Amino acid sequence: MKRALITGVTGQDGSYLTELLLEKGYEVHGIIRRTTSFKNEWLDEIQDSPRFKGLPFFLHYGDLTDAQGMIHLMRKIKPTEVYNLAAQSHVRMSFDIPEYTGDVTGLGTLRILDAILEAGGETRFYQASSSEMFGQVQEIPQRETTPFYPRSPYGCAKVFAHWITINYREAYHMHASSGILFNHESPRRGEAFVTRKVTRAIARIVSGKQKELYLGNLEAKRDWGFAKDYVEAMWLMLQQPKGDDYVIAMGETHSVKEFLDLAFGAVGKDWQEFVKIDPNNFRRTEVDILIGDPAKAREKLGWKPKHTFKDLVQMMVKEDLKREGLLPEKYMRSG
Ligand code: NAP
Ligand code: F7E
Repeated sequence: MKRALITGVTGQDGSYLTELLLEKGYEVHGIIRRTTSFKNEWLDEIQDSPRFKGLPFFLHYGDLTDAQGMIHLMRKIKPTEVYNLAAQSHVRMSFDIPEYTGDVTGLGTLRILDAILEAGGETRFYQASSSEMFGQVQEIPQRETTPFYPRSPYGCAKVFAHWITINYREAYHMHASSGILFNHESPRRGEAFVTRKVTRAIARIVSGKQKELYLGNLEAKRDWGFAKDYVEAMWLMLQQPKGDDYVIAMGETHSVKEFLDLAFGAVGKDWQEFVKIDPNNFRRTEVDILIGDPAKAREKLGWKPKHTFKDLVQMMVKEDLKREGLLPEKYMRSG
């Protein structure tokens, strides 16, 4: 039986990846922090679901800042595959806590790689690299060969993690891969990211609990896809004969304004009546536009997304209405 260890198991991607690997017959181990909220909505959903009842899913305490702890876990679990999804992943916050972001998001990756080596080095490794590494883009669209120009402490930390993964692949012949994933969202997206902030606010506006929504730069453009489609690509990378790097993206870009149009439009509302601008939501240095070219992943992994951008927006609005106790069919326009 294949045994996977997932760091960041409580996050958006960790939850979908756990489901995918359990469905594929893996024994799944996840690392949670001492400070992780005891009740995690997604993990509870997985553990309570009849689909996953009785399947081998285990949680262990650990932290990416604790090298000895990582070595101990690697020796104890002996995973066949490690998916390193843990990170301080909020770009704007990384300007407030740059050193911490560098420690967890950057050095944390090195600690996991070293722990794998300490435990024998046979484990396959996935690194959650990010389109934020392209930052001030040097080429449109961005591909695996596009030079990096990160624009935040988060982006810089991810560049370190990306290159140390490549270095360990070359220096120690590890089966190590990086997925350069562009923005991917879902109803499980953290509430501080713009898409979920918007869809959650819409549900609260519809239910009468909220009147205004404060945002930042509405001109920024992102290549947004659905997280469940993207975790499939992570797994595919570790099934290849050798480690490599792959861009995972939809290949289209949309502004925050376009997201607002579609999301508010889904409940027949005009976002301009609700959205206000708060300068605190701007970044010191912004990433203006991201658009990825997933050709390599399509050709080598056979990966392609199953959901469109429009599907994603509809799904997020619908789920947030349900969480607010509202009937989507009563409030959502069809199409
Ligand atoms: P997320 O929802 O923010 O989840 C981050 C996870 O990391 C959480 O489980 C969190 O645990 C854990 N974590 C944070 N600090 C940790 C530490 N010191 N030690 C151990 N665990 C720690 O992130 P996501 O959206 O699922 O993204 C997954 C990964 O992909 C991240 O590395 C992110 O940077 C990267 N990425 C994301 C996107 C995207 O669009 N979503 C795109 C490219 C790359 P707690 O629950 O305890 O906080
Ligand atoms: O911002 C603008 C903001 O925070 C998207 C992380 O998963 O994807 C994510 O990083 C855009 C930016 O995501 C608000 O300025 C406007 O231009 O949702 P976000 P992100 O920064 O792209 C990458 C690929 C990752 O790797 C990261 O881990 O939206 N924006 N107004 C706003 N953003 C936020 N958060 N809040 C606002 O009020």
